[in-house]
Amino acid sequence: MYLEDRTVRLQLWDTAGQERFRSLIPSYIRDSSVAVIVYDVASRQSFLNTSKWIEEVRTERGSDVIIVLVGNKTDLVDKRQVSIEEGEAKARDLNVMFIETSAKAGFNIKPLFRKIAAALPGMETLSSAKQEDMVDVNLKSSNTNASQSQQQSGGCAC
Ligand SMILES: Nc1nc2c(ncn2[C@@H]2O[C@H](COP(=O)(O)OP(=O)(O)OP(=O)(O)O)[C@@H](O)[C@H]2O)c(=O)[nH]1
Ligand SMILES: [Mg+2]
Repeated sequence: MYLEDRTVRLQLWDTAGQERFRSLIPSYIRDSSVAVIVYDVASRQSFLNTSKWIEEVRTERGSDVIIVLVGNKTDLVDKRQVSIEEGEAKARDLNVMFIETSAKAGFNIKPLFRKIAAALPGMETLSSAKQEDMVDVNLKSSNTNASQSQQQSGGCAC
């Protein structure tokens, strides 16, 4: 994917959630820089289960990992059991990132991956404010009086 002026290549590993594959998951976690933990906003149980998965990732990787909690299926408006506020609060408490998505409706999928890419080590120079929107203001002045008189006369103190 392209992120501002950079190309970021993400390698995605999709683990299976069923219990019989559970023993394979720690090895996926160990080799990953990011863990995306998805629950169904229409299933409170799936939301509760995310605590255990976040814990498992922390056990394997400590703080050396980016964790994103994702509330999926926002298209199921009438069946929603978990509010966005609850999702955000849990993410804040557990110090992980958060986003709601709908894979079905294609809502917030790109932003999810952009969020992940921007959080990767080495992407620190990217910021929400784009470089071209920033103005470099240099207020350095060795002579205060001179700069004041220049300002009063409309001159430049640079
Ligand atoms: N309404 C709705 N259904 C979805 C959405 N995303 C996935 N589903 C459905 O939810 C069910 C489970 O989706 P999966 O992608 O198999 O979920 P999973 O977590 O990968 O499941 P495992 O691979 O078995 O761990 C499927 O029937 C999907 O079609 C969504 O955003 N909205
Ligand atoms: Mg799956």
